[in-house]
Amino acid sequence: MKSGLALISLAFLSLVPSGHPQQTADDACSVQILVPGLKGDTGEKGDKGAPGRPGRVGPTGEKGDVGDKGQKGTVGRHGKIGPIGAKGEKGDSGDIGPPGPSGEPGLPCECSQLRKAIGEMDNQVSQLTTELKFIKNALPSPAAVAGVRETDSKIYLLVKEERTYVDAQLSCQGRGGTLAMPKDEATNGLLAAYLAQAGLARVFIGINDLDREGAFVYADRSSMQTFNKWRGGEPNNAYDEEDCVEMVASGGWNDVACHITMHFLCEFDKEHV
Ligand code: GN1
Ligand code: CA
Ligand code: CA
Repeated sequence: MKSGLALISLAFLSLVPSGHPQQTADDACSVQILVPGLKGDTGEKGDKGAPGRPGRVGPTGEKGDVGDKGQKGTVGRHGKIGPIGAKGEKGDSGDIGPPGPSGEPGLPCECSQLRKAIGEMDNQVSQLTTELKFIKNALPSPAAVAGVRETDSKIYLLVKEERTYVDAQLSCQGRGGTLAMPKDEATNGLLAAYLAQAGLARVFIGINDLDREGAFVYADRSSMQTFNKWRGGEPNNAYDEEDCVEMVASGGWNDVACHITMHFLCEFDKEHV
């Protein structure tokens, strides 16, 4: 530091302006020696320096002891809605509710006329009920029959199935009836028209002389009365084997062999269908 000061003094000398009169050529060659002054008084305490740089990271410390249990946290957020649960059991029935308000008053009516109409409808209902009951019991299938005919007390059914006399009778009995037993002209005419309408030439009816040759009886074993409809020359017991009876389309009767097969007419008592 001291040598630095000396150098500064030399430079200072060379720069002194030449206009000063007391300086001579000798002055230019003289060397002024500058010496340090006396140590000054202790200066005032400086300001606090800036914070130093952070030190190096120290080594990892030992694992500390387990701390005390923390305080209970606050209630968490609401969780997501869970899946739909299984259907519960049916609950008990509720109590019976109170009765409703009364309805509007009805219109005045002609009661006698209404009673009469109701009576007629009752009759029709019971008649239809009887017929329906019969149809349900008697008809095997709509294709097997050609409708029915009826009188006041009987229902007749033409069965379009080929059967021997005995099988035909069994079939009618299985339906709740018997082979048809025409016992008067009106009934015989009704059955003849039935056959003709169905386009049939002959059908078994419920008359036979199976028990005693020549003694014709109805299928229910009731005896023949005055009425009969034998064709001319019948019954002739042809070939000595004709013990059963057919009705032909004209309504006439003829005795035939019982083992041949043909369609047949059943009869049903309206009281028993
Ligand atoms: C028939 O066709 P024939 O003659 O063999 C009938 C008889 C009648 C007769 C009347 C099975 O006999 O019952 O009495 O015609 N036999 C059959 O002529 O129909
Ligand atoms: Ca006979
Ligand atoms: Ca005959």
